[in-house]
Amino acid sequence: MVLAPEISVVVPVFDEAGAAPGLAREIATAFAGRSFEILFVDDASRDDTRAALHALRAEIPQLRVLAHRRNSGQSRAIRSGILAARGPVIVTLDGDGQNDPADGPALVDALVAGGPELAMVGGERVKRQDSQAKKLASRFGNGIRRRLLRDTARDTGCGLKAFRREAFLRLPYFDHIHRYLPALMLREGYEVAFRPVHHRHRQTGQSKYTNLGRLMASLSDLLGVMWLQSRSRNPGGVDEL
Ligand SMILES: Nc1nc2c(ncn2[C@@H]2O[C@H](COP(=O)(O)OP(=O)(O)O)[C@@H](O)[C@H]2O)c(=O)[nH]1
Ligand SMILES: [Mg+2]
Repeated sequence: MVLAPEISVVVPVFDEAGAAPGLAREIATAFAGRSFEILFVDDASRDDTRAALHALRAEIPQLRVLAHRRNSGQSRAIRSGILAARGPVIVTLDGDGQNDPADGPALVDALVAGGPELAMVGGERVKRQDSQAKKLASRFGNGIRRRLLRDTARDTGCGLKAFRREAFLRLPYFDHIHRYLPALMLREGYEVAFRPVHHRHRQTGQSKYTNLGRLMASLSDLLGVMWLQSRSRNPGGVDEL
């Protein structure tokens, strides 16, 4: 019988053939000595991402590769990975190599040390390696979101996060939910925490998001999450007598 791993590292990829294999190796190195699996979720890439990852399975036994039949976006890819994951602790990171896998184990350790009330430890990118325009848009978006949702998060766009699978599965799903995990975890009555993480330049491939596209999606998402918050009631715990 194969024991379930303690940690499932979930990586969404779309047209990341240049970055994905190296990233998979870095993840395996970062988590060596721990009980882990790696799930890459290929979102119907048009390049060789899928074949490159499949070929790596001979080298990295912990690697699993899932494939969407149709492109469905980053959030759906993360969700597919989490549904298939066997570990109780999930680590997500971007598939383009901008997050440093070496930061992952510290997030997991902080999550476990926080006890069952702590559902998530999110990374916050220090010295972000992106264009000035993207950094400005991100600062603006994060500021508005934090004020409206009171989710205490300075950088929800950081793809590197550690959280409890069970807590994630309680959340409603919608496209782009990956930016609202702190707000939705708090809504469920959990605690969330954050830790600084490294950020790197994108070395290959192209960004999949534009500032305008992100802004348009954020408007309806913000309203939607505010509605969810306004319709939530919390009993403060449930006692069995
Ligand atoms: N599965 C999936 N992943 C995506 C999609 N768009 C972006 N990603 C992944 O999400 C992560 C962040 O996207 P990226 O384009 O680097 O955004 P940026 O860093 O904000 O410019 C990367 O791992 C991408 O591969 C998508 O449509 N599907
Ligand atoms: Mg990126």
